[in-house]
Formats: sequence, structure tokens, C-alpha cells
Amino acid sequence: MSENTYTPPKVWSWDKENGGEWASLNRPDSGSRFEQSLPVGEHPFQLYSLATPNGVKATVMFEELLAAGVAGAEYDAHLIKIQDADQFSSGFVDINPNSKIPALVDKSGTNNVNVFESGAILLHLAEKFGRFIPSSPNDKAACLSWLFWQVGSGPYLGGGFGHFYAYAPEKFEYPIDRFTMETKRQLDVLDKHLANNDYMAGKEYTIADIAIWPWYGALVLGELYDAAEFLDVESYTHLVAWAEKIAQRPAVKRGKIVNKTWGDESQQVHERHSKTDFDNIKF
Ligand SMILES: N[C@@H](CCC(=O)N[C@@H](CS)C(=O)NCC(=O)O)C(=O)O
Repeated sequence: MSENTYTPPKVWSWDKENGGEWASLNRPDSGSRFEQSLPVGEHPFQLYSLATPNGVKATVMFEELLAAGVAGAEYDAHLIKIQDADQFSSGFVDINPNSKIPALVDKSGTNNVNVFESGAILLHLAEKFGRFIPSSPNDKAACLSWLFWQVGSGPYLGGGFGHFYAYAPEKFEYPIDRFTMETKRQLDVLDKHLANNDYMAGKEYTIADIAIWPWYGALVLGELYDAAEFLDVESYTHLVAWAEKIAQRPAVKRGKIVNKTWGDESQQVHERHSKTDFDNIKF
């Protein structure tokens, strides 16, 4: 047994930060922490987000819709700095009581519609515009199955593997083993599926790909958690080929840098209010 075992008390109480990146944000309760309204731009869709994998799903979807000629999908992408606790403003919590990016206000109809959860945002937009969701029942079922697979599986990769491998202040074998095992199992699921399918739902690129790529695509392309070697991502050849193919899409290249505030400064668009916001970017 490790020396670092922990005997839980009868009733847990929050008396200290647990350390590590993001720890100062965490509290065991929900709700707004300060009064502040959100900025509102001129477009029908107001997105409040950051270019983490969950945020990238939404911005890639908007850029794909616009690239497909859906003029009604014009959007303002406002920056929510989660490190600075912007997600706890009263304005943000009014849209998303769960205080996580991305959050969307759809102002295109008579009444504003609030949407939170990245999977729900993808589905809302896909159904609204009839794009990136198959019309045949079989393919649609496949698309939704993989969309919800991502929503359910992603936290094992992010909150499990990513947290204990990359963010935890101390590295412990038990959680790293546990979540590495699960992450590799998930990578194998995707790899085997993509051995026989061009895209997640078959022949068509859909919201299932848009949901999965920012997490598992980024991971196997070495852009997440600096874990490519540790996970031996090169062995998932079909998954890597799919990830590389999607990375070449112009809308994906644009979407992944919207609301981005870290990394190469020449590849950051802090806020997106117009397609001209990409004019100075060399893709
Ligand atoms: N299930 C949610 C997860 C969203 C999520 O975890 N967002 C993170 C960034 S990737 C966040 O806003 N974290 C801020 C916090 O936890 O306070 C979704 O898919 O939209």
C-alpha cells in the first residue's frame, strides 16, 4: 500500500484547496459569485466560450455552417476566461446554471433560447439548419450514438486521465493507471470503428465528428496533455488518419483558434464577431 492513503472522514467538508491547476476555481456549490451582465453582439447567435475542446466543438460547428453557406449562422464569440472565474458571473449563470463553457443564446427566433452543454449546442444547431446531421434514420442513430458517446466518455479522458496525468500537483499511479487504461480503451474503440468508416456516422461528416475531434483528434495529434508518446497514439492508425483529415478542413482551422488565448500568438482570435477577424491569420 502507498504511504499516501486517505481515510475519508464520516462527512466530507471543504476546508482547503486541493492544489493543482484550476483548483482555485472549484467549490462544492453552484450559482453566481458576482453580479455582471454579459456583452451582446449583433448576430443571431451569441456564444460565450473559450477554446478548450468543449468550446472548440461550438466554434467549429459555426464555422462549418458558415462555410456551407448557412448565412443565418452568423455568430459573436465572446471570451469567457474560466481561469478568471468569468463563468460565475450572474449573466453567465443565467444562461448556464452549471457554470461551464460553452454557453449559447440563440436570438434568431421571436424569443431568446438559452442552450448549454456542448453536445446540446451541436444538436440544436444541426437540427435548426438541417446540416451535419444525417436524414436517414440509421445514419442519424449512428450520429447521435457517437455524439452521446463523446459526451459520456470525454470526462474519463479530461476529468480522469488529463486531470491526474497532466494537472494534478502530484502524480499517483492508481488514478493514472485507471484512466490511462480507460482512455486507451476508448482510443481503440474509435480506431476500430474508423477502420471501416470514413467518418463516425459512416460516409458523412457530422456533429459526431465535430464533437469527437477536439478531444480524441487533438489527443492523437499530440495537442492535448502532452501525452502522445505516453499513450502510444501512433498505434491508432485509423484514428490518426481521420484526425489529420479533419484538421485540414478550413472551418476546423478557423474554429479551433476562436476564443483562444494561449499558445502561438499568431494563432489566436480572442473574440470573433466577423469573418474579417481571421484576415490577419496565416493558416
Ligand atoms: N459537459 C460540458 C462540459 C463543459 C466543461 O467542462 N467546460 C469546462 C472547460 S472545457 C469549463 O467551463 N470549466 C470551468 C469550471 O469548471 O469552472 C460540455 O460538454 O459542455
